[in-house]
Amino acid sequence: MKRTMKWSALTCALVLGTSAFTQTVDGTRDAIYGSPIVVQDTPTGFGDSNLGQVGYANGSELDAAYAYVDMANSTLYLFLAGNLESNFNKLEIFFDTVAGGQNRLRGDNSSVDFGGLNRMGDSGSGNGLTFDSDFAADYWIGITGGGGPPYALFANWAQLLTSGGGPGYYLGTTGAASSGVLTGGTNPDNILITINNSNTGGVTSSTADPIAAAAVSTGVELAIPFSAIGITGTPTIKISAFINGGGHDFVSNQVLGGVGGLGNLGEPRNVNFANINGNQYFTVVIPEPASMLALGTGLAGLLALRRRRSA
Ligand SMILES: [Ca+2]
Ligand SMILES: [Ca+2]
Ligand SMILES: [Ca+2]
Repeated sequence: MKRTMKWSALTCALVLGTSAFTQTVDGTRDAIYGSPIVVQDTPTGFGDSNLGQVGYANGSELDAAYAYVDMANSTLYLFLAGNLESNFNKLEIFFDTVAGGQNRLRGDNSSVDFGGLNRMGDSGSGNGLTFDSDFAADYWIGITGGGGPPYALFANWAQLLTSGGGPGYYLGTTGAASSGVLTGGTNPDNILITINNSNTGGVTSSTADPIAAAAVSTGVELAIPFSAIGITGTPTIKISAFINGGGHDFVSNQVLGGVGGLGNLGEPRNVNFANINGNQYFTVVIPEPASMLALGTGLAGLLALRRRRSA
């Protein structure tokens, strides 16, 4: 009996300690994300949404990027504050997580998303979207939404091998401000994705106030198990994210890192981030591991309980 009570206290302390530091995938930024990794520096050339709805938005912007690495659960949580217009504009997210990959997008990657990934790649003439020189993409997640009502989000995934021909999947669909569970597709690693499109602040069509951009608390939220993006051991994770046209065919000026006030970039195959000042990617810093913070809280709670029990 006494042993049972002891274990109950232990379990309780650990659960309390963990829950205080666990975010909820719902499209709203959680405190655990902390400060933004990068903040938008460019007014949006893709419309400034003023609808204020969790699903539908009439503009696209990427205000800031946040991430948190849960080493204990081998999961990358990524939060991109802003809006994705519900006209099936695309949010393209490229991950550089392992050696090799594609600095310039090839044209023979997976035909996933109706050929949308390859629409950005080499058409055969040696073009293809090119990243900064120290970024070679290994994985891609593409997100889009609209239709209905109700609004629906759709997501795709692909692996970009150095020599092309990697796998790709339609991950599935979900609603706005959902738990991120995707249905109807192939999602072996159980990536979670959802959106809350209600932001009406952040950058505008003519201004990019960093304080306003960093204040945006809604957007696209993902929970990505390490296995889905090739991470083993202690990861170094670089991410390039940008808004693209509905056919993956017209790159906006909403890129993270920002493009320094440029207009929309246009034809993806001619985009070369190496020719744009600064990094058009951001690096996820492994923080004080949140799991250690949670463990610390759990242990503190346990010690408090022990003190109370021995008092
Ligand atoms: Ca959240
Ligand atoms: Ca790589
Ligand atoms: Ca650059």
